[in-house]
Amino acid sequence: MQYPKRYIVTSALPYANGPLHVGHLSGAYLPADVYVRFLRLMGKEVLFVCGSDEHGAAITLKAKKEGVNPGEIIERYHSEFKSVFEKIGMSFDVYHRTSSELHHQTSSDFFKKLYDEGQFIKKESDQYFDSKAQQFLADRYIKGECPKCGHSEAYGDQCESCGSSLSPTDLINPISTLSGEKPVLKKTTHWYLPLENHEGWLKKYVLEGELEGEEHHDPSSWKNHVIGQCKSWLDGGLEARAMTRDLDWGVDVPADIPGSEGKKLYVWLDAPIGYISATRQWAIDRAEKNADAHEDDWKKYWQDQESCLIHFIGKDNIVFHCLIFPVILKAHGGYVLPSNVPANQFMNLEGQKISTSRNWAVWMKDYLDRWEGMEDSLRYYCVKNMPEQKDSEFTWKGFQDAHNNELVNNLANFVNRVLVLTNKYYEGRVPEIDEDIPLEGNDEFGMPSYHETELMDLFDRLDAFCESLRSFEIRNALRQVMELSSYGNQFLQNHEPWKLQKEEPDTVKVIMNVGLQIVVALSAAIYPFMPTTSDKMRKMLNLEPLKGEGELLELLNEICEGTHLLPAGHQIEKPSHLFTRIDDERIEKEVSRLRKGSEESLLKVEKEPDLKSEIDFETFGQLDLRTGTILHAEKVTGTKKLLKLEVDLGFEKRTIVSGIAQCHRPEELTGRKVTVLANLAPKKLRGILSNGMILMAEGDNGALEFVSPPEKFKNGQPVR
Ligand code: B3M
Ligand code: ZN
Repeated sequence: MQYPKRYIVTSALPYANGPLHVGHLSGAYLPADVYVRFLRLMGKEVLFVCGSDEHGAAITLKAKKEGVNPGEIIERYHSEFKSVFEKIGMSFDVYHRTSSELHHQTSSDFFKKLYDEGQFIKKESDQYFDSKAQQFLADRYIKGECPKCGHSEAYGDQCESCGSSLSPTDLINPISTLSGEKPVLKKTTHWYLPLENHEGWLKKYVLEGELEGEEHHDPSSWKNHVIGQCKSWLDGGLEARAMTRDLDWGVDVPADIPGSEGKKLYVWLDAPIGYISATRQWAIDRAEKNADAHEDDWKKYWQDQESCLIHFIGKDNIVFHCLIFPVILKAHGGYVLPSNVPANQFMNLEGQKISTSRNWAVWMKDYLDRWEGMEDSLRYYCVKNMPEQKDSEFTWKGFQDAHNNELVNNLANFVNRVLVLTNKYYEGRVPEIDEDIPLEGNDEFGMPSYHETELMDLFDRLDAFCESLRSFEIRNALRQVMELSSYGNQFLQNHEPWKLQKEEPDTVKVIMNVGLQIVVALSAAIYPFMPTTSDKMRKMLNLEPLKGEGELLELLNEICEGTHLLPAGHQIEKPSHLFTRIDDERIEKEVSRLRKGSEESLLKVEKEPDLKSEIDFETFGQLDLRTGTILHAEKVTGTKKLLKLEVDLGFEKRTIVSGIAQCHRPEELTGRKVTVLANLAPKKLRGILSNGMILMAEGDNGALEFVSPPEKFKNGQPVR
């Protein structure tokens, strides 16, 4: 298989509305970083871009909740993301942000071109409006019952319980999360991208890897679950999708478009264009520092058909990257389309879904604070458990086992043995060897010469490893590296150089030489996964740290040519420990911290519906609450909400007007036991004097239920 000329690789832009956790890391960031580091080791031209996604209703919603400006929220998370990514070793060429001037300009120009070329249709539709907050409601601002699974807190765009994607009008009993009121439908105008007009070529592109009659990519290189999701969207038929919103936070619809006032770009239009803005920023920065670089250098990545665009994302973003963004790019014209979208599934944590609201997560920032110096162990475990084909599971015990059994017992042990023996036998100098000495007992490859056996075996292993990475089988590639290390251990075990050193020193030289070549190869192969560990290994070998400038390719060539990776006479350093064991206590602490943190957040959530301010006992005593029975109920004409009730309080009959018409039908109320606040000052409502109040309990969706005393109670009994 040929490598393409150059790559542009992206990781999903994280929403700047909450912290990053290990699920994000292993979903969209680590796989991309591993892949990019690998490409660089192979000497490929690659640019790796990312940035914060700082628009969208989730951010304004969070700001409203905290009573701060959206600007404050994005600033907080953008700087957190930058520091987290740096510490965990993400090797972005640029980390940008969508609130930047450059991005606003780029995405707004993009929109304008699509508009000018008639790619949109303008449509009027009914959308939910909050009359109290006086604004149209973004999908995220509407909650209600999920029509598919009945979950009572589904959002207007998605049910987080069953995962269905929804539209706000699908929700049963919708409620505005801004005011708690029932939203009303109101007319508004937006620009829609008619996805249905693009179905024909999209199908060919996604399902057959064909674009404009030519082969674009190999469709069998796409993951099954990615193709599956696309196929089900395509089979279901695509519909026009609004590309603008009535919001006050986001990229403005260009002012010279009539009707643009108050309209912003849909966040899923602007966010992927963020990849392009980021690349532009990279080019600008480089042109400033570099005489032979140019501001337009971003274009070769995005506009030269020999570039290969790869998006690393989580599965919830598949439709946007495989269908909608390609349509946007193609409609605009002049851009490359994604060659692959190796989306991952989700990572669960200790048997449950990771959840921000329940604080059920291993937060990246916390991990980095508490496990300083152990970034590579997390990278290792998160690759090992990457949800490549199906959902996976993070457990602290699993993390400990992977670290202790694989990194300490296998990798660190092998490296240490080779380096200790080399220091012991040859004072740390790589020995000169006679390549024709056969290594007995190596039944697997009982071949005559050192080069033909050991080194070619090493070559084959590395070659298979490269093939795995090239085809996005990242877990497999890691397994192959660790197998090479196990093989090294086994090799030492089989040949037992410590027993031969006295009698057959020349054979031992060959054995140790093989060991050293394997350690060098490991220091390169491990680099995409654990860059710091690679640096440490190379320091012990007295080799330069890898820079990602074709070193693995060079190493493969050297092996083929029979050049030793460490020449005879090369002086190595004394070994130090690569990893130390993690004890049970430390792991138990993490597990209990996780459980405690989650319990505390649940308590907080329950308390959160801010309690009214405290009253004393006497104030409460002033309420005269009584049992009663509804004798008769009827609608108050001209209103939707009000019922006029006749209530028997035993000592007298009362007329009470109550706002329960949307939850209860008058004909069903006669005879209903109720609790009444009997000494409330009378008030005129729609011309009717209401004398008292019926107590109602409010359910999840704003549904109102009577607080009823038992049937056997007489009317007029006190309630306290
Ligand atoms: N911010 C959604 C997410 O974090 C979104 C990705 C944008 S990629 C252009 O899941
Ligand atoms: Zn649901």
